[in-house]
Amino acid sequence: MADETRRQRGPNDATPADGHDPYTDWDDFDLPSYVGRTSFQKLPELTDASALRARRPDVAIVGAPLDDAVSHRPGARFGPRAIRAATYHAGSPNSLQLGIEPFEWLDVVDAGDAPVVPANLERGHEVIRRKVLEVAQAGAIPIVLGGDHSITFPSASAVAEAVAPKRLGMVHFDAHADAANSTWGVLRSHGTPMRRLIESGAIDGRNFVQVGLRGYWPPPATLDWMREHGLRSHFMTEIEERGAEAVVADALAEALDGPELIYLSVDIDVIDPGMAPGTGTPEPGGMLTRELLRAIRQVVASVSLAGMDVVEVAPAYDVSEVTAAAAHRCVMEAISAMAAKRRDAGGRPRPSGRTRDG
Ligand SMILES: [Mn+2]
Repeated sequence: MADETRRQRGPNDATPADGHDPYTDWDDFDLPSYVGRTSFQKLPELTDASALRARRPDVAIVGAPLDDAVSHRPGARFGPRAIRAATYHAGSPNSLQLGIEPFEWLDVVDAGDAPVVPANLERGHEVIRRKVLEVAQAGAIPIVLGGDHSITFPSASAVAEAVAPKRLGMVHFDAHADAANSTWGVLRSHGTPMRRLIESGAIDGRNFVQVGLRGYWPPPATLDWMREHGLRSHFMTEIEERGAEAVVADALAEALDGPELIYLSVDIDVIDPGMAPGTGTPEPGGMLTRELLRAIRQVVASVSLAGMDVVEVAPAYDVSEVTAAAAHRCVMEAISAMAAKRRDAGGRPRPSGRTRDG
């Protein structure tokens, strides 16, 4: 079929000699990233729970555009759109890091945004919880785009509920521990999601591993609470002394000490603000972008990932979209590492060969 041939042709392999028609070739997926729909990598949009259950994709992107829980600079509500837009790749991209075209191996869709409204934090968390639960119960691994870090409380709670009775552990990259009891008396804050997850019983404290902590927060009493509850925390000073790869290897051994499944939470402020300035609470002295991307590949290759989020991208403070691009690549590295695992375990590429609407 001529149509079929046309649909298989990507942006880099068409010539006039092979019957290429420059006016009708390329569907939306293969047209430039700035043309057409605005879903993540222009993947199919499946916003409806029944459509998700019918398709059962491997991975579903979820937007959580909520920033009513920030303690300092607001703006992360605009993160999901900025992350989705932070790509210049059309069609099926090829990971040079892992030697794989991830969408040829995994069915990835964009499940759209949780239907939040402003200034209603409890409702916002509840619609995020419901949206992530819909995705996880449809058999897809949710990758949630924040939003401020408070969204990890409803998101990881939903994943824990969906995977029970299997146990969920947390690998958490962040400049901040986010395990305070409250910020100015507010329990649902972006400084508290990890404590809420532990107190609610969604994730056991000893199954929490944190990487990249630095700066001047939290106070000693919070660090004492973390130690009492068994959290394993790797400070930035340890990365400076031992290197990121060795620290992440230790973190992985700790994360896998008990739980079968891992939720990966990436606060973009774990990266040095010189490389990721577009965030609400920038803390100097952080990881390099390349160290974080490598760490994400290392984590996803080693654990069974049940869910992930990338949070705290606040585009208004960004420069040349560098922070949004880093967050976009955090997602792509995780998807690519999952695809490489499927291949290396003897899996097969997807029968359709492409990630499209069909
Ligand atoms: Mn955080």
